Amino acid sequence: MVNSLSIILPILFFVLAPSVIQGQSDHTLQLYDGPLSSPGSWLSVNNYIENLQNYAFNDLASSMCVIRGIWLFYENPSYNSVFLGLSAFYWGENFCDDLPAGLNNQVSSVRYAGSPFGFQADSINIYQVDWFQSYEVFAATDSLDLSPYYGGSLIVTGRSYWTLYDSPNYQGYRVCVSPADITYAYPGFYTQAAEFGFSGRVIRSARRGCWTEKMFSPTFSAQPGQLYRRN
Ligand SMILES: [Ca+2]
Repeated sequence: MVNSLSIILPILFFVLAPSVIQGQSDHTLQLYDGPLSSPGSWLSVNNYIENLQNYAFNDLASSMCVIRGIWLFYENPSYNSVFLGLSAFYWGENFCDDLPAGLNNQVSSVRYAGSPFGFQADSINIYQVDWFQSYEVFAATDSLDLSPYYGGSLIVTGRSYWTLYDSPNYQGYRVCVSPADITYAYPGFYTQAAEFGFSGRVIRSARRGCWTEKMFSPTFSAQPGQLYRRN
């Protein structure tokens, strides 16, 4: 019993770490009821919020400030895992913006990407569905055996290359992915599996470093202080 627990617990922690961290993360977002010209009531967010209804802020936000970090916005609760919908992302420090039509008064869940301890630290976030929707797995260290449910989109943070494999134990088909700028730690946003050569595949293991010549970089470099959303 002790042996099996000692194996299970680190795996659970590895998968759940970003969502269960208590208190302050390195990521801070403020949501405002009104536009920036007349913001009204507001909500400060440091962590994942699966349903803004729990904070009486569902479908209310019309503008926001990213104080710091990498933030993901979803039209539906649970990060669009039950019903797919509009999603968007924004990263940087001290940027404020009105939400565009489509997201204005529509945001129902928010979460950050990257390490809870530093938004420009090395990590990968792997999402089940394109545009960072639905369930995710977070890794900051080499990961031998990931669940076979992930590979729809990807965010690479920090200054490291990562190699992704379609089989456990660093076997099988593999690609190398990079952040958008490895010198300045601009995060790399891969909105669809095709952008990192994984269409029709799942990611079963990942490790730091570039262990193949098949390399992918983000198709666009997402600038800080700009909202990107699915057209
Ligand atoms: Ca909504």
